[in-house]
Amino acid sequence: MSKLKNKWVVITGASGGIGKEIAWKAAEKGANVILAARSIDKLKELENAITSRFGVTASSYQLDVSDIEQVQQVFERIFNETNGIDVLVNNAGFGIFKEAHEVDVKEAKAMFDVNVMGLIACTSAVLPHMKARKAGHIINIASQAGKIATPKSSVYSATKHAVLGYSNSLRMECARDGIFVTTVNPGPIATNFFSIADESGTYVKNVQKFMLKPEYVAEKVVNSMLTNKREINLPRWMNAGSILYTLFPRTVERFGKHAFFRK
Ligand code: NJP
Repeated sequence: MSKLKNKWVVITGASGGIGKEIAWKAAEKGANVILAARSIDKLKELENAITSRFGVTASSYQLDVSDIEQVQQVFERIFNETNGIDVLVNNAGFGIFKEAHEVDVKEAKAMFDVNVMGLIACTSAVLPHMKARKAGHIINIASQAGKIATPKSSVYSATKHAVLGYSNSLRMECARDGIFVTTVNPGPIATNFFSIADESGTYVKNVQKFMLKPEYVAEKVVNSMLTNKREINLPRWMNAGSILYTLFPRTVERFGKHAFFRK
């Protein structure tokens, strides 16, 4: 029987992209899914499709994760609906690929508010309950950009470095209570992410052949649920690049210069 049968899985940013695929695949394995995002109509549509296809419970919550009070209220409602959250997938996020001097400080703050503070707020909402139950799994969608920072993504990279720093500490703290913390570091994935991140379309054109399918990333994430997986790094060759960067940063920056600027 699937580990996820009758478990409660909350996914932020479930209205599209990998969040939507994660919700679908978790429900396919028997999980009850709580869908959260700002676009309530898209969530309702997914909720209906999931309940009629898999017969599990699915619910939708309109949530802007950058609104910390709203996060607290919505998670209270989620706790009232469920008998405890088993898995939280902090997936909501966005990026704007611009050089540092082109980024408006308000855009930078918005990225931090969603990618970092939103993720921390959702995590803080579930932690006391998971600690009391001595069980649970927090999955944080970070990025290869959290491991290796490249031009035109200074702020986005900084947010994902922050996610990894937060998660690495959290993992050690949570281990005492039997709570798992997994970080997911994908390379480019074919989702709507790039309609905001890459308005010019140049980056998408350059990396088209390396793009991961959202279904593939979601499958890896769902397979890791309720297992003590530290990190998911995709694709492997890109992860090899970030390991090399950790070991030889100056050399990678020197030889990778032209490739990195092709964004
Ligand atoms: O992007 P997209 P992905 N509050 O745009 C939601 C990371 N990642 O699936 O609120 C709540 O299709 C938004 O919903 P809505 C990336 O950083 C991606 O690719 O209705 N939700 C939508 O459901 C992010 O953390 C790539 O507009 C908010 C979802 O987030 C995660 O993967 C590579 C929100 C975004 O769906 C999912 O991105 C990588 C808010 N304030 C990491 N703002 C990649 N695609 O290449 C947005 O390494 N959402």
